[in-house]
Amino acid sequence: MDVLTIGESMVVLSPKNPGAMRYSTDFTRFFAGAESNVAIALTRLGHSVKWVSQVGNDEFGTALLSFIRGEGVDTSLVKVSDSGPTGLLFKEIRHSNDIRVHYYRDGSAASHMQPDSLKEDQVTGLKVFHVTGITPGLSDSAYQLILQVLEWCKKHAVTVIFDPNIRAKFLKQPTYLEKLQRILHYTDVFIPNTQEAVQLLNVHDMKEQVDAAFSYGIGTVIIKDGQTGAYYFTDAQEGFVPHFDVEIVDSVGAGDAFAAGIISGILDDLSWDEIVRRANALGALAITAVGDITNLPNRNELDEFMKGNRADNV
Ligand code: KDG
Repeated sequence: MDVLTIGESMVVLSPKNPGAMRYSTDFTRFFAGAESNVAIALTRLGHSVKWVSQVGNDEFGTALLSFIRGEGVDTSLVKVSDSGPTGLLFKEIRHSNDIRVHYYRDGSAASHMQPDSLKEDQVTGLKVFHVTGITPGLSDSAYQLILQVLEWCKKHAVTVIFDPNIRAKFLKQPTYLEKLQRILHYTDVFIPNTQEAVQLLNVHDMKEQVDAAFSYGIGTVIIKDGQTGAYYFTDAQEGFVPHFDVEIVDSVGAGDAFAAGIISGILDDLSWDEIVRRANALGALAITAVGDITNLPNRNELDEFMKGNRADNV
């Protein structure tokens, strides 16, 4: 197995027509979840990925699990649990620049994940552990599970990629940012956006942010600026890779696609410039359709897009 990721996935209901959702009577169903989005993106590119989670013992849980399994992700450790329902979110698209997400996930099955949801031997032999700031926000037990896995990753030299994915709702928890800062101690590759870099590193200047990140022992910092591209920094090199210009249909999911590009590039042993370029390409493709994973490419589609050819002409 190349990659492990742990997180909650949810059923998404999105009104068929844009505008205030109070008037919506017709919805389309999608599935979402930052970590399963990354898993699906990587699977489409031919990598092997295990997604660990809990879904409710309900119709939505059954649908979600068969969907993610159908995408080729290893779901063998996902538990169907009576501890709570499958999480739900509504994606209200007022217009393409005003997308509002409404969560119904408190007490969900995934929030009841426990530190013993995984065993140490399920981490040995992995190449990458992808962690977001969402799972630690679900509950204390989910956070303890993440800390346990991070300890095992350190012990077994598994590369840890940390995408903070900060959700405004979790910032209401008084110790939320401290929890994420603790994860920085275990991180090899840190991929915040510009705002998250400030929130977690407490300085505004990018060079100071990079120094602060290095002082946690982080090897590579990649800072996403959705408007322009992404900056990368290691102790030996740094650079900027401009974004791909596409028409934005639904920007949700761009960060997950970007994370998948970083992981895929690392697994393929590319240079940092090529890794970030792949990540930018995946992020761009993700926002060209409604739904987090709808337009994620396979290898051929990705290559053609990066060469400047339209994916639908491949
Ligand atoms: O990153 C896209 C996610 O926002 C979406 O899929 C839902 O995981 C999700 C979350 O917690 O917001």
